[in-house]
Amino acid sequence: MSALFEPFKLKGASLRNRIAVPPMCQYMAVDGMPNDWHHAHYAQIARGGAGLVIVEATAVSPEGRITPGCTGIWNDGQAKAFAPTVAAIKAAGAVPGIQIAHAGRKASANRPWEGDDHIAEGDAGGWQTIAPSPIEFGAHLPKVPRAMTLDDIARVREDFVAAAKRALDAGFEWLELHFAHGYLGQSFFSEHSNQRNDAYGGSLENRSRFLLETLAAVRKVWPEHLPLTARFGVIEYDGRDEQTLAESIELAKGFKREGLDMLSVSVGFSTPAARVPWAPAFLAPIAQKVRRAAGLPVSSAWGIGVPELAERCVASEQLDLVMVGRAHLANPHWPYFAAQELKVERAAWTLPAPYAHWLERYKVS
Ligand code: FNR
Ligand code: 536
Repeated sequence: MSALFEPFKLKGASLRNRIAVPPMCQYMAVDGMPNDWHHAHYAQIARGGAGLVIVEATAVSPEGRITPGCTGIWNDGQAKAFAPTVAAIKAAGAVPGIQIAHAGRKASANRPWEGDDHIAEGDAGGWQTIAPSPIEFGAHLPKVPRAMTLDDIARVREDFVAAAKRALDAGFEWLELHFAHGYLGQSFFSEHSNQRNDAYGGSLENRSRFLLETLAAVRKVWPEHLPLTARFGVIEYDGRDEQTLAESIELAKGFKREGLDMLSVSVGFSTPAARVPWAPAFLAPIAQKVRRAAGLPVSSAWGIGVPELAERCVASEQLDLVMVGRAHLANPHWPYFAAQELKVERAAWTLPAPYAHWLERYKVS
């Protein structure tokens, strides 16, 4: 039997297997509006057989977008435009999720294939970035952000709450808070970006405050029976990993107390000086540490695109869910081919009948 193809239940969400498509920005929106590209992309990927499809980092406010091409959910028109995509994901048998996000000091950037750097000062397409402290990320992202006032902090927290309500209205059944990758949430936690000397900076408790308050506020409006998860970088690979990981585990325990259902374990990406030890599934043992220490179900990504490896991550109880990102871009039917490779009986069951019937009968491979 395959562990990867065991169903998974979290609160009221029932996943047909342990494969999740992680959020992946498409940079194809205009004014935050999802369009035909997003619809076709998510419908196709959901038909591939994953249990969960999480829609890309979607900004809670215009200034929270990474690039001008990022999707947003700061108005009702955007929420409405997501509804058919949500329905298509469900019709394909996957649980529809969305990641809501604020890019903080990494906002106002060009699309990856148009430079990946900050939009030049004075260019009308760019905007003022905000962050806990006026400290730039550096390297390709040199803009110095404006330090957030307490009013800014309260406003962004409420932007997350409003976004969560709209995500629910659009029909999403799984909500992820983007607190990773050096964006706003992560930047409150990391001393690389947070040098505040008020209640939101300094001690571990203070650096955790924005994340925990935002989670608590969102939990109040996101139904108890639907999963609420967060993506967070538990490690920076900046030479202080033991301390960062210990602090991250404390944060994860706090997340659990505030009602988080699962943690998506990732890398902090808070400094360009990081030396990430890229290797297949390199983060899975770290995710397992967090899973055991915090008592939270975990998912993780990064280089788990080989079926045998994905199977091992679940079978060895490192991960509850395996996120398969780029491999899904290369092959939207990745779960079907993974099932074949793992010799899962009736592999075609991972596909909806109009595909499964024919593939099963003629055994294409
Ligand atoms: C990403 N990633 C990402 N992560 C996230 O939390 N929110 C996002 O919107 C995005 N956007 C995004 C776009 C693209 C094009 C890529 C390739 C990646 C990271 C992604 O979710 C995943 O963690 C990585 O791709 C690593 O997993 P794989 O690709 O090795 O399976
Ligand atoms: C992965 N990415 C994450 C994104 C957008 C693009 C790339 C996100 O979380 N919205 C990544 C982040 C940092 C460094 C390398 C790769």
